[in-house]
Amino acid sequence: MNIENYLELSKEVQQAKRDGLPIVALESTIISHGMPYPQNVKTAREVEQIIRDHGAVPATIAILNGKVKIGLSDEELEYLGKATDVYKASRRDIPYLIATNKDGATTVAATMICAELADIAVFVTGGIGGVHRGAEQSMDISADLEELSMTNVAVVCAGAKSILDIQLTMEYLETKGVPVYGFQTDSLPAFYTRTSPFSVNYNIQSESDMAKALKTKWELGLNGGAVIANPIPEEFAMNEGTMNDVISKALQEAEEQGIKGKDVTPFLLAKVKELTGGKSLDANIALVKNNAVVGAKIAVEYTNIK
Ligand code: PSU
Ligand code: MN
Repeated sequence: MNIENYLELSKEVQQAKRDGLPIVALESTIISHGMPYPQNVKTAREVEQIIRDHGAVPATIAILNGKVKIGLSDEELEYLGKATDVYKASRRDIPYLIATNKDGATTVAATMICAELADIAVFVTGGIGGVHRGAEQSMDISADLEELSMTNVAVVCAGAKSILDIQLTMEYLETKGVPVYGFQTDSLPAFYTRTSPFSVNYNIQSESDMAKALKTKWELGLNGGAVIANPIPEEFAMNEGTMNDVISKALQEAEEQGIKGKDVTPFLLAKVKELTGGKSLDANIALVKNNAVVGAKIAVEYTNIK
């Protein structure tokens, strides 16, 4: 069977492909497991519009009705935002879900795989998975990191969340040869905050230089993705001390309740939201939108040199 038989592109994405327009991939776990309804669906739609407003075409990705969907309708976004039985789909889950006609919302890892299948080079999200705190015991390391080491898609995000062990996440990425580019920053952003105690590998000042770095990597046959770390806008950034306290509490509750495996990240995100009285959700929404602006511009520049 031809790989194309597994893919279903939306009309908008098909047209973009015919016209050679820049396309930006978007994940769907952030909709189904990362944010509550209805903010999740509203944000997903707004993010898509921001990408259009900056000259690119959005392609939100999910596994639906036995297909890899590249570009979702409004109804499909609404469904993913509301449904409570949609699987969180990472690399390991894709074949089973397709083969059994079950619906899955794609994580960063799975979205990268699907984007590459559809020949989309730039992907915008909020935060990537990483090495969890205590991973030396739990071995909880997100499949997102392995995917970044082998799949040729650049991921625009707001850095690594401090629910993770940021230092170990950076070490892992270094071992796997994944470049971490800061967009106009020397410090690795930590999702809710603009800075962290860690440095990015390189501070890249413009979208066109970012596009050139990506192009060069792949033309040299250096397979794998890149992390493009874009700090949260100043006005939405949260206090580092407060966030550290909140995250410690959330981690402690996860431990007490025995949360394991794929449930860890969604549990922590929901807990952090609860403990910040919803402020972390506002920050999350703002940073994804900000990433959409930068990602669309990088996709435009990338297409220009293609
Ligand atoms: N970080 C967020 N929001 C999210 C996720 C991460 O701020 O929604 C999701 C992404 O889909 C990411 C996944 O790929 O969680 C990582 O899950 P895990 O740690 O189980 O690999
Ligand atoms: Mn995990």
